[in-house]
Amino acid sequence: DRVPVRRALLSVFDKTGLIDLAKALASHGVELLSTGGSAKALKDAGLAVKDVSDVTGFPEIMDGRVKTLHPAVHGGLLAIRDADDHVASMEEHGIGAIDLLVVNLYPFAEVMKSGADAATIIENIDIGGPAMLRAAAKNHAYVSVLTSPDDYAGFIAELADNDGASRLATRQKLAQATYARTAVYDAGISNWMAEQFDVAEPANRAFGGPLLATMRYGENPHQQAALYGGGVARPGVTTARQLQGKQLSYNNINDTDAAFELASEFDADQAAVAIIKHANPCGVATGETLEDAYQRAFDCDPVSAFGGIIAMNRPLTGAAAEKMVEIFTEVIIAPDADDAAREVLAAKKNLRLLVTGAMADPAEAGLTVRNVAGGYLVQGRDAGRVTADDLKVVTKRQPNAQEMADMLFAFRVAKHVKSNAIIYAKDGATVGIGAGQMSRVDSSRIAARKAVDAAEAAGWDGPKTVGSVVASDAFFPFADGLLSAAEAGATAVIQPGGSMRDDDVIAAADEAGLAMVFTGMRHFRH
Ligand code: 93A
Repeated sequence: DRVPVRRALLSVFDKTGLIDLAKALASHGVELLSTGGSAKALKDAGLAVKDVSDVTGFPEIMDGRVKTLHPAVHGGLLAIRDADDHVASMEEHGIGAIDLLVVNLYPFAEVMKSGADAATIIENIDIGGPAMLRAAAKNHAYVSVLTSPDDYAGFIAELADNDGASRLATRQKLAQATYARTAVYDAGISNWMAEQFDVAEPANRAFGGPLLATMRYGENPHQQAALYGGGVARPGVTTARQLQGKQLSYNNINDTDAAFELASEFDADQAAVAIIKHANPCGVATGETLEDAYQRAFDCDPVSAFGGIIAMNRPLTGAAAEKMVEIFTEVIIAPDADDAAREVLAAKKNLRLLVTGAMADPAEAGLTVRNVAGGYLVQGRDAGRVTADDLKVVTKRQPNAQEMADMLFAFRVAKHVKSNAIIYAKDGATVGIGAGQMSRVDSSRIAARKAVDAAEAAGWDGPKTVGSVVASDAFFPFADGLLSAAEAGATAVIQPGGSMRDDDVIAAADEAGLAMVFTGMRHFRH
């Protein structure tokens, strides 16, 4: 399974490590072929190199758009070395075998993210590179292929250990990694074009992005895990800068994402804080200041907030940080953190602090992907946002202005709570959240119960559900869920409507003296 490496083609955009690799190859007597810029770098280092244009007998044309796309290159990469007809073709056309391909591609993704104009981005779509990579990887029975400077040292060691030959197992691994790279590269181009040309449909979209990190384990210690980029940049956990604390775990990343997406729902004219546990909020609040919003978010469910993840929609201040460090928190994510906040948090070595530079746009189109056995389920991100204009009052009683504001707040939170979601809110803060129950009445009861617990813990006169509003992510199928909300003291209800029994539910609301609005939009989150 060993194949001696006699002839190598080097064509790299990123010249890191190129000279050392070429010197090592030369020391094993490998003949070096190379393209324009790479050849120049090698010659400047005093290495003997043959220009690909001398191999093809054809100059690089069209500003380099066509330089390696030639049978002398692709025949050399693809020929089956022990097939008589392939060997005959090589002889007939003067094609020499290429045993090693070293290519890294035009940096499409980096140029795209740098905000370059479309023409520049398009010019950075590498055509010849992926063509050669795919050819070499297909023919891994004979050819080795290196796609990144990270691969060089291992390959040099391989040659040293095997008298200048490569092993099949190594070539197989390199081939597999190569197709991962070309797939991610093309997915990046397709996703950029989808954004550029306003393609919103999940059909014809490509998935896969660069590997960003590997975690020590997954959801549980016996599971392996890694984090991949999704091609398009969205402020959040994948793009954030971590200022302190150990590496984020799989669960941290999942929860931090949920927290930041929720905090991003709220405009910066008011401070907003979300505390997340197991991807569900245990408290969300708006306020004049971050410390006020945090305190009220915390008060919703102080027991669950322990070990949670905190996200906010404004740069973290020292005063808010002081409050947050009073209990153990896993992660804080914010658009930024001022010097005072950084100093306060620095004392908490285990706390991870992430800054994103910006909030995510809740209305931005995008895709969500989840896996099912044997495949993926893909849909547009839930970018739906109900505003006051969308609401239809269906009860005799009209909601007052405070109820209206709280209902919109609660419904915005409901979008980020696992179904069945029931959210009680008062004065811009959640006061009871019921998540993830199979029955809506159970979620309703749990949310009310949480408010009673919180009141007991804080020594309040009674639960804050009294005089609150209640939001439901989907319609109340029966009046029972609604009546349990009325029992808890809610005075107004926001829900999508659309049940067969809406009339019964409306009648029950009227009977209980509730105000109720229909949104016409639901926010399932399963
Ligand atoms: O413009 S291309 O798509 N056309 C080609 O024929 C071609 N061959 C290699 N780009 C092509 N390449 C790429 O050029 C390689 O993938 C590599 O990124 C780069 C190396 O060019 P140079 O050696 O001139 O710096």
